[in-house]
Order: sequence, then C-alpha cells, then structure tokens
Amino acid sequence: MLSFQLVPVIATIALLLVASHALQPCVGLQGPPGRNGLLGPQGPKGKPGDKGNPGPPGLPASRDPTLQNYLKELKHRIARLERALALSGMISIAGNKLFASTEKTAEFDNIVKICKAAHGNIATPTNREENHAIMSFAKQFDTYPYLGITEGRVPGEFWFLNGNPLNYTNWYPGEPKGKGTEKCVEMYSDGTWNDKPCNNYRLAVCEF
Ligand SMILES: [Ca+2]
Repeated sequence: MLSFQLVPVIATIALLLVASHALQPCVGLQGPPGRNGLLGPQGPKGKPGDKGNPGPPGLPASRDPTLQNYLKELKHRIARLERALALSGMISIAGNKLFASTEKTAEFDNIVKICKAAHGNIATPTNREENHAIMSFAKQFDTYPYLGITEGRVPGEFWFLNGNPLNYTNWYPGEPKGKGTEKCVEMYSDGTWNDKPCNNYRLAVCEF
C-alpha cells in the first residue's frame, strides 16, 4: 500500500515524464528545398590579365582598299563642298591655296590678326592665279583688300610678310610711289597693286 504522502511525489514524476516525452522531437518526412536566396554583393575587382600577343601587321595605307576608298570618298566630298562654296563666292581657290573673306574692312594689322586667329594668313599673291583669286573678292565686294606685302627699310622695296623677297608683282603703272610713306599694299579691283598707308580700312581676305 502506498502511503498517501507518496501520491503527490508519484504524480509529479508522472507529469515530468509526460512533459519530457512531449519535448522529444518527432522525426517527420523531409520537406522540399527552399528557394534560392538573393544575390550577394559584388566581389572585389580582379587583377588585370596578361597582355595579349601583338596582332598580325596591317596593310600599308597605300594598299589598304578600305582606307583608299574612304580617302577617295572624303576627297570627293571636300571637292563638292569647295565647288559649292566657290559658286556662292564664299571661297576662291588657286593651286593649293584657298582664299576667303570676312566681307568686312579693317586696318592692316587687324586683318593680319583676324587671319591668324582663323589659322590662316592675310592674302598674299605669289603668282598670277593667286592674284586673280584675291581679285575676285575685290570685285565682288567692290572694296580693295590689303595684301600680305609691306615695305622694308629701304623705301620702294617691298617684301612678303614672311620676309621673303617678292617673286611676283602686279603694280599699277607708276606704283609704288609712296617712297616710305605708304608701307602697306592694297589691290585694286582690276588686280593691280598700289602702296598705301596701313591705317585705312580695307577688305579682309585670308588665305588657307
Ligand atoms: Ca601708292
């Protein structure tokens, strides 16, 4: 016979046993795999790889058909542009020189600066063809342009602005006659030259 004092003890033990049994995990079937997680942050930049081997040598430009075709097309396009600009009197071409005017007048020193700023030079005729090309502006704007020619230390001796002696002249009959008082040169509308003081306002024509 159990004494009545043992009953609560046995009951407590029984409860503990039941509780401990309930805490034991039950092993069920394995569930399906979870979804993929989000992308992680980008890793650090790797080291640059080794330099590759040099490629095979290309064709010389003169034998590269792609390049030659491209040059041909470019020349054709430039020639068309030049013809269009010449048609409207905006440019005049003589040999390798291209002449253009600001269509405005200025003193000699300013024309030199204007042309330099445009990466050109003041119009300087070194042969009949160039003289004729500059003359077309004198006629078109009915204004005499200054030329890139000035008088040296010796009165009556004129030089190109680059210091070279004149290899071509087209003086108006009797000119130059300023004898040191007319240091610059203007072009009349018939293409002839006249020595003239440098502070007049004359048409700005540049060559490129
Ligand atoms: Ca004169």
